[in-house]
Amino acid sequence: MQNVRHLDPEARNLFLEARAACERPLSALPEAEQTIFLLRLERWFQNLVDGLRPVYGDRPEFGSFVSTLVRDMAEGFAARPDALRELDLERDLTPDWFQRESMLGYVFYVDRFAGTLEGVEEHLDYLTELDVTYVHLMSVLHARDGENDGGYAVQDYREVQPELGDRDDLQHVCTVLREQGISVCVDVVLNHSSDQHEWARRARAGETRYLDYFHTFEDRTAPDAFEESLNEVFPDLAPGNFTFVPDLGRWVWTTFHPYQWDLNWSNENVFLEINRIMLDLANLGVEVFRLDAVAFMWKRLGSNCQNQPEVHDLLQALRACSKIATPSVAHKAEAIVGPDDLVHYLGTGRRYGKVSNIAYHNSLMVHYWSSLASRDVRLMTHALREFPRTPASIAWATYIRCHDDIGWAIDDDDAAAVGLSGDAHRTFLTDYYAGHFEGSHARGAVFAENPRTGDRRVSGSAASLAGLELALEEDDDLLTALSIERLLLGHALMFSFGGVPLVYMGDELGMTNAYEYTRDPEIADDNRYLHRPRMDWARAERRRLEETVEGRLFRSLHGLVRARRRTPHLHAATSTDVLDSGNSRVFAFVRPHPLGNLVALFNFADRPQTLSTELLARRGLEQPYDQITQRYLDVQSGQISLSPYGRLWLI
Ligand code: OTU
Repeated sequence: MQNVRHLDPEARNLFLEARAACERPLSALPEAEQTIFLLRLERWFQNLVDGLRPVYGDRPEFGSFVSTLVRDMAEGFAARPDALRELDLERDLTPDWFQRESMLGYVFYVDRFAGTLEGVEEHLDYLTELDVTYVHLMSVLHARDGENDGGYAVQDYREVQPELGDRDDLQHVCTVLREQGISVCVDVVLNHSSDQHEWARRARAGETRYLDYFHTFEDRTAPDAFEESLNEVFPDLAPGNFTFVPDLGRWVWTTFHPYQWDLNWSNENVFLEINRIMLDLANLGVEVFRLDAVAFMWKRLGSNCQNQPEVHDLLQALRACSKIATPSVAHKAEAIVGPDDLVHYLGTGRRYGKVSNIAYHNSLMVHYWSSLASRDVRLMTHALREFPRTPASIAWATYIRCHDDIGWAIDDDDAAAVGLSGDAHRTFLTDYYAGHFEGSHARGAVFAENPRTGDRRVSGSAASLAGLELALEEDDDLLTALSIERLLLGHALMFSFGGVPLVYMGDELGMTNAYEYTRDPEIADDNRYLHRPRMDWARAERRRLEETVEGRLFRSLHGLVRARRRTPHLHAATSTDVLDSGNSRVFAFVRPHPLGNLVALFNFADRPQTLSTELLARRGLEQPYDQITQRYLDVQSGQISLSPYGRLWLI
């Protein structure tokens, strides 16, 4: 019945073996459902094997590992609720669902937004008011007690954080949101579990099976050798990459905090476990997995142990697993790395388009803040023009702020190409956003200062970094207006660049830094909590009042959402080609679409700017029409003008 001729000979044999292994789990299903599963298995099997083979292929038991994996998928598929199976079919038909111009993401900590999962349902009207189609619920899975890195130290991937509710609540919220056209995204932390996870406990109890789930060392020899080429993610909060665990009498690889134990992905049992966890979460109704800290998943002596090819193979294999068993699920890679490393997470070469569906566009975010500080877009233009091409089937996650700090991932060569020193510019950016630079309106804080490398990152809410905190404090109307425009500039940029725009909770209202975290000893030393506020619902109410900051931001932001929805050129499959606008303060790109070109312009200066209409005429825009304001531009004079921080989406 199945055409397996497109599989290579080894894959063909593995397929026949694996297919036999899923007979039993599938047997309870109607024949049509069995057929669907087997067709998907056949369709994605080569991708699966191509991902697994470079990592595990030389093991004698490789065949039985693949069969076990496929059997697990068949079991997951058999347990899948009908409504989700229907969604799977729908997305087989519309594989571009996450690329559409109607997509809008909203990102929040469940406790900080709504107290509990049930609370999220109570605030559903807020989400629908903004036309949100995707929510990233943070810190949902059961994290360790005490310090837990904001939930990124998971104790049990199958349980919900008790204060938020339970599995039924998660399933319920996923169902309710799905029925409103909102997809739920949840983190699956792939690089590490917490030291309180059952695997870590059993390792400490002496079970060698579980010791092998982690990277452990009897003495410092190997750790010292690795350290020579490793970086430190939290040089001040958690220096070094290894932690001595007395109960084990061994050193454990801990890239992040000492209580976050890196998983050993060279052990295929880790792969099997994570696949089962993903099946379980998908069957509760999670539609997008944010795969956390993926860059670090594979270790290689002599390297910085980031972005190793095995990571891309593993991600391709996990991606294939979802395509086979739970195909409505999309994978979003969280790799906060430079452009040349980043593109591999979307798939290059033999993995083209096969690794993840979505990846964070860290560079776009960094260059937005960089251009804003320097009022000069030349570096941004150069860097984003040089950006490697990406497959048409993927989407960027575009954002100006998230729950993490901002690391100045500015490439030295890019900086040099526009006459800047990378080091000097990064120093300037930290000083500027920490508010130490003469004339800066920003109110951020230095995060993760590394005296050894000189590296410094920045914390702070979008509003405070954009000057709004200072403006409100000084009751300065002009600065308030400019800060609002800066925030809208950023949102207009990320809403049009190509992908799923992610609005970070509070930014739609201009919520400024939350200083109260310093009173909680468990988090007081981590200033990322500056930009992890609690939702202020009284403040949110003020969005209904026209002249308030909240009203101005919320209304304009929603205007951008609607403009995006009526602009088919913004579908993520359409390429984004960065242009030299001829004005060093105006960032420009074109999105060539069968309906005609869309040219987007962004003024990064606090003064009006003009451009020649030539730029538009050359792209067929003789009578440019702005999709945001829904007006024709006046081009009589041969010039287009942009207001301070003005933005235009011209068709
Ligand atoms: C991610 O962060 C999370 O978003 C952080 O909140 C966690 O602390 C961390 O993983 C550990 O789970 O690993 O691949 O600038 O961007 O820590 C990138 C640093 C990560 C963060 C980095 C990031």
